[in-house]
Amino acid sequence: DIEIPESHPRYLSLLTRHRIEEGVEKGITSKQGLIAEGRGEAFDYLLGEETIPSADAAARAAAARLLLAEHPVLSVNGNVAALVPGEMVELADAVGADIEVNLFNRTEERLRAIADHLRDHGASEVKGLTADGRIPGLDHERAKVDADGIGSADVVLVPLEDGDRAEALAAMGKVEIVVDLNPMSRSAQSAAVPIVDNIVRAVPNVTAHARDLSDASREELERIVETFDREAALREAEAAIRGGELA
Ligand code: PTJ
Repeated sequence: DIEIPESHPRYLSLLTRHRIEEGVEKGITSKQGLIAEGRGEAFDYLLGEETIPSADAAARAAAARLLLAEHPVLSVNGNVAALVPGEMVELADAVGADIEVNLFNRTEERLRAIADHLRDHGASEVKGLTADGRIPGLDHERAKVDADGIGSADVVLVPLEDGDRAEALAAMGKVEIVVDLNPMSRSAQSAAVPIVDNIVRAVPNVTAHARDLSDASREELERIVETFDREAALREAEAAIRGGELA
């Protein structure tokens, strides 16, 4: 194990890298996950490695959507499991959501390893292993979901999702909350609520908003959902990354 001094200027980035590396060693994260992490880091560097105001507004809208949902589901892949396993369990508890493992490169082995890892971090039930439901319009392996999980969810949180699946889920009429550091990715573009932030900051932030809103009325939650402007959030994130002035 490595020791990273908290005073190091790139502490969070080094810690995140280390967790992804460990994820690959444990059979949780795919090798492609390393590439995805590198891409994410580059965007995060340009964002100033902080939660920008529009991402915080998106996190609050996400919390409101999850609290209003009949059947919210949080999707977990190999990168999410390595980076924020306990934080995903906390969010699921805070909003009453199911957790489902859903993989881009699906193998039974990795599904099991991730489900075990989430249970080690306090999850009581982990979906995704039954795979008796399908997302229309995707090839066989990538279409697999649990019928009583993502299959019947009305609101899904899909962090670091690939574009095809994000679009197919949106086409099914599901309200999609995406966490992706790239505001130009098809996932962010197809989401009802795109959170352009690092998953390590975004998930605890959504949980904090959900706790803050736990006593809010339906009307108040609906007002938060309605006033959130996804186009503006995407525009602001892209402007922050480009370092230019807002048009
Ligand atoms: O475990 P699996 O098989 O489901 O595979 C997961 C990955 C992430 C490897 C797979 O979905 C994939 O290849 O994704 P992409 O197409 O590389 O997209 C990942 C997106 O997430 C990119 O837009 C990255 O910028 C972004 N990203 C990477 N790391 C983070 C991130 N966004 C938020 N927080 C991060 N830490």
